[in-house]
Amino acid sequence: MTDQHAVAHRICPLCEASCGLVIEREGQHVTRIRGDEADVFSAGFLCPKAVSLKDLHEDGDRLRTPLIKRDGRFVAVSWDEAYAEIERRLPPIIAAHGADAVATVLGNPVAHKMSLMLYFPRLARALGTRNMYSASSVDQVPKMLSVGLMFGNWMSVPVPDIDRCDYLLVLGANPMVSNGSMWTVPDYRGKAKALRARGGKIVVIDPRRTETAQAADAHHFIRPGGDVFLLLGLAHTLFDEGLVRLGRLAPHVAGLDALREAVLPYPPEQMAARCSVPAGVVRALARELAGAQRGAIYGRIGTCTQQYGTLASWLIDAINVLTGHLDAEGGAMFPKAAAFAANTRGKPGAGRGVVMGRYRSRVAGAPEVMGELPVTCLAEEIDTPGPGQVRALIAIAGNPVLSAPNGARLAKALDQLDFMVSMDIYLNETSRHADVILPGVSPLEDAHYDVSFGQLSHRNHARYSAPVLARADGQPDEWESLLRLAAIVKGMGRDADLDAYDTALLEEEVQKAAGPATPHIMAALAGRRGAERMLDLALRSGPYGDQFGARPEGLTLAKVQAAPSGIDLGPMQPRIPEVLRTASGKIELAPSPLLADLTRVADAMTVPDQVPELVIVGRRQLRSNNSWMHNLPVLAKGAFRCTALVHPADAARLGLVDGGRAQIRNGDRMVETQVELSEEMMPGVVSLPHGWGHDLPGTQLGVAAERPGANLNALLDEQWRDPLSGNAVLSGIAIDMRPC
Ligand SMILES: Nc1nc2c(c(=O)[nH]1)N[C@H]1C(S)=C(S)[C@@H](COP(=O)(O)OP(=O)(O)OC[C@H]3O[C@@H](n4cnc5c(=O)[nH]c(N)nc54)[C@H](O)[C@@H]3O)O[C@H]1N2
Ligand SMILES: Nc1nc2c(c(=O)[nH]1)N[C@H]1C(S)=C(S)[C@@H](COP(=O)(O)OP(=O)(O)OC[C@H]3O[C@@H](n4cnc5c(=O)[nH]c(N)nc54)[C@H](O)[C@@H]3O)O[C@H]1N2
Ligand code: SF4
Ligand SMILES: [Mo]
Repeated sequence: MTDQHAVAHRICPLCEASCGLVIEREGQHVTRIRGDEADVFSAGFLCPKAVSLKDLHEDGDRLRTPLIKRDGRFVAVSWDEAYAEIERRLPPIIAAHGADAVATVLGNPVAHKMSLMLYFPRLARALGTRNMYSASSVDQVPKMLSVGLMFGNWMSVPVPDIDRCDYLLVLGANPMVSNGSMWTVPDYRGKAKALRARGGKIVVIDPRRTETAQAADAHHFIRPGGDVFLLLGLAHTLFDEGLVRLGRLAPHVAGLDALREAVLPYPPEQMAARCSVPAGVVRALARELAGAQRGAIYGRIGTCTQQYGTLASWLIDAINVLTGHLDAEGGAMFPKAAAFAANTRGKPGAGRGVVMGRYRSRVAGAPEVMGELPVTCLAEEIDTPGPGQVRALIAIAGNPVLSAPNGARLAKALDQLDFMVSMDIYLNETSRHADVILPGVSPLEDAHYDVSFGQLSHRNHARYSAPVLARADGQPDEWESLLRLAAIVKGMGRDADLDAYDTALLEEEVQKAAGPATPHIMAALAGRRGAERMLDLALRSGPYGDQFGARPEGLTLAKVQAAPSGIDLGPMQPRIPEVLRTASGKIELAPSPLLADLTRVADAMTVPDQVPELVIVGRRQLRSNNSWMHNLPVLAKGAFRCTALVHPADAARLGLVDGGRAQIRNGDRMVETQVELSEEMMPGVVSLPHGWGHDLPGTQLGVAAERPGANLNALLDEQWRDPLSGNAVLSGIAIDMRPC
């Protein structure tokens, strides 16, 4: 790369909207970042976070060399020294204590990095441990489990077809700020505006009158954790008032009678008190949704991170089915990704479904889901002695000390480990506990393709980004680091021939999938290596692919590379029954684990309702991203944002004043925070953003430490989970608040 002015394209990795950006540079210096108006998917949209990619790249605190902790202090070392230390310390632990003695924990940015997404499974296979944890279990496991049970694949998540939708009911999501989640939808604001301009309607159910609610036609408060009661009332109404219309799905649905029976005991009139949504409103919502030509109901974080997260996630899609909106234009539809989607592989229309609970966590007995255990179990698996205890940890792009409940216990536990490796771009609240830190790659220095988000996109497309800037000398790509770790674990040593290992692993996979065609396919891929080779394979063998010559007009990586603003693959199309991978080949409307879980609701209905005086929920902010973007001055500037929003009536009762300090307590857990009075809040509910609390020692986050903020998760209990999915309960926790 020369010193000349150049223009590059990059998919933004900072949230699920995955906007296409144009990045201008002079030599290795980024001069400008703007939205790519020609992008076939995002059409020029971007948010204030996009420009921070430059600041992130240039951040002096961002790690650029490996670090080893010696006598309690980190020292910079070469890559070979770092790998040598891992080779010296990790394999003996496995040899002495077995595979399960090593745990892995992944964070959210893994989903935004092609290298990490595609090569972590290689490391996981080499390790063979059952102790796999990730941020999914403080996030979306309930949704993945419910769609897995209903449609047969964890990633078969229906997403609103917003461009053609006329009625959208949103629960527990704030896409105006989050820019969408489990729903890749750049420029939600513009699309919502267009929906309303064509006479459509948006209704939001949230304990805060959020930015999304303010841009909607109607908003209703809901008691945190109350969604299951509201949704049961809604489903009940559909049956009760004869509003069920399966339409063309009728022959593909199993369990309709079981669902009817299951929701029968829950008329909205009996549910209203439990969710604080009046029965009349619920009945009206049911009629509106059922009456909409093209409508959808969508729920996100607020509906997942609560004790009935899986039930709520299930009922949302069940209601889409009952109202005829699933898999219908303008409703909730299944994307068809160009690459990596399991629901485009194998025999269409049937499969083996999903299984869960094949094993359980050692201490709490939490069931495995998707091959993972709840991240809220990680601390106890480390600090509880006994056979099977976790003694080593590999943490990749995650910061669970801040992002998971009761990080204080986890922090202590991490210090008890025999060995810890972090792959991270910062020395932060979690990586400070590591013995070796391997720096991740700046997003401007690696190639990218959205492995996950193509499977969640409101419109089908294929887009690839080449590295914008050259990688620093000696810095491996993240897939190389992961494969190097796998080689070390496998006893091949840190000097193993990575390319040979990589090719052998790929060949084995191709052999399994394509049998006799293997040599032909491997030859066609020969010019590429690593993650890009896997991508070429996935595109070419995918639903739009060239099938290695059989469909010459089809996609290849070369074709996608030749279109820097992406290739549009059209709006979502109906995919039922082809998308289904359930054993029955049908949509399972009433999977038995969910019916069984409903007994918790039935039990709850038999005891008197206890409404805590004050509960706390989380909130996301435009200039922030979970815990790790508080070190960038361009985002951190301006008014302090880690404030507790309190309704004025609550504030008056509690003696709290706007701008004042308050203590928030949950039993003996306590944080101190700044108060902001807000009419947006439902009375009795306080909102505090998560990901703050940068006042822990031993980090290297100069800017973030100046205004550390309060850690919401320090108040939460790591044992509170949705028992079915193992997902953490982050919403609706009873608190006390008083001025300090
Ligand atoms: N109370 C409460 N808690 C929550 C939530 C909530 O709503 N309320 N939300 C939850 C949700 S949805 C999520 S997804 C989790 C997130 O949980 P985590 O993923 O654990 O937290 P992040 O803050 O996203 O941390 C990302 C880490 O990746 C590092 N990183 C960033 N980019 C790269 C890279 O390119 N390579 C490498 N190797 N490392 C990188 C960062 O430095 C940081 O350490 O938090 C959850 N926690
Ligand atoms: N700017 C920015 N964007 C982000 C992130 C970020 O940190 N900052 N994080 C990214 C990540 S990792 C994710 S997973 C997505 C999440 O994307 P969203 O789910 O859209 O994000 P939130 O803003 O957390 O929205 C959750 C909403 O649920 C409400 N809520 C809380 N409890 C309940 C409840 O019991 N019932 C109902 N109905 N509502 C409830 C909250 O008030 C909040 O408005 O955002 C992503 N995008
Ligand atoms: S909305 Fe998300 S993907 Fe788009 S520019 Fe902002 S952070 Fe990046
Ligand atoms: Mo998330």
